[in-house]
Amino acid sequence: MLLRFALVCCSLASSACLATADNFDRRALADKHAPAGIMGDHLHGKGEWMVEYKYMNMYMEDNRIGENTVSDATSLGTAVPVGPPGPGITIDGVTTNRGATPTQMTMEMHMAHIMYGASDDVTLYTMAMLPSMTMDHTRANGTDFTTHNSGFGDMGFGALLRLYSDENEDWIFNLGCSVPTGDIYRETSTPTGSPTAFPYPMRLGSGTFNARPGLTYKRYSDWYSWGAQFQTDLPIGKNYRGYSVGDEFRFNSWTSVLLTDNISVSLRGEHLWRTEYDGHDPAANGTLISTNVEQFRGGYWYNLGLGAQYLRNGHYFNTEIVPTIGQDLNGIQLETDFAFIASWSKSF
Ligand SMILES: [Cu+2]
Repeated sequence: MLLRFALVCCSLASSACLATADNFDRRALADKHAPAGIMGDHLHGKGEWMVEYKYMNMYMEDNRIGENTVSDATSLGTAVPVGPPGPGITIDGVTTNRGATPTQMTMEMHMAHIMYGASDDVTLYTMAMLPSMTMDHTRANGTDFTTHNSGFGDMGFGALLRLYSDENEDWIFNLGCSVPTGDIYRETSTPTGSPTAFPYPMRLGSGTFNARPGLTYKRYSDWYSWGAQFQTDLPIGKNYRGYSVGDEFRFNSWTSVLLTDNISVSLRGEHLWRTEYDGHDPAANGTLISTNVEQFRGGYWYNLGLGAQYLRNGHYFNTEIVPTIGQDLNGIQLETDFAFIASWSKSF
């Protein structure tokens, strides 16, 4: 950074230095990408490729009704083992958890992301996902069980379009979508002894084509940058099982501060809204467990992202810890505690 100050001062003092100062690319320092939890925030020059591997793990524990955490006994409607079926819990006229209640879940995701600068104003990208979900439960009869599902998720595609840029700022439109490559119907015999479909949050994809338009604004100052992004994920129609996942809307804003040209730290705030599912998969028995209830998928989450970025010899490392500090959940759902995100990327 000191070198840059020197170049700027130098260029002011002497026009001989101007060429060097003009060659300096502010968008090539440690804060060149938004924090790890953000996608679609930057463009690549014509002919430039970027490959990225991103890992994410999200941890959920305990059930929540609205903004209040509830005990497993409340979730099951009984403190003493009975049944199944147990009494369950009735919220908004829907009785659920008569068979079991989820108690905790981890959602792990491996992502391979490729970007290509088709022109200086259009960057194409594709993203492959490998989700891996593990959920622990307690039955109404007091016993526990764990289910697990993993595999190929929905593929993302899109084009990032430069709407406007000047020396310090970028406006980027994300013309994105996803295709239903993730398997949405798989069975497990763990909970009942006979094959039963995985409940909604344990499924690998949405089963629908989704539109994912988004808009990003980014601004660079000398030693920091900031940005804001509105990003959506909108299923189109219903999948072959007769339902569609909720609409998702995310509003993010962040600031990244350069400690040196190669190291930055970031702070991010994320508002996340999800609507309930539409339709119904006949294999999803909502009376047995809340993860099968379409109305109990929506809500609002507020996440904080504490990140660090490191750039070395063209290798870019981007990490973030994302605690959920506020959530208001429809019906009864597992509450999110935090997520961890780490990525490596390289442009060439
Ligand atoms: Cu990129």
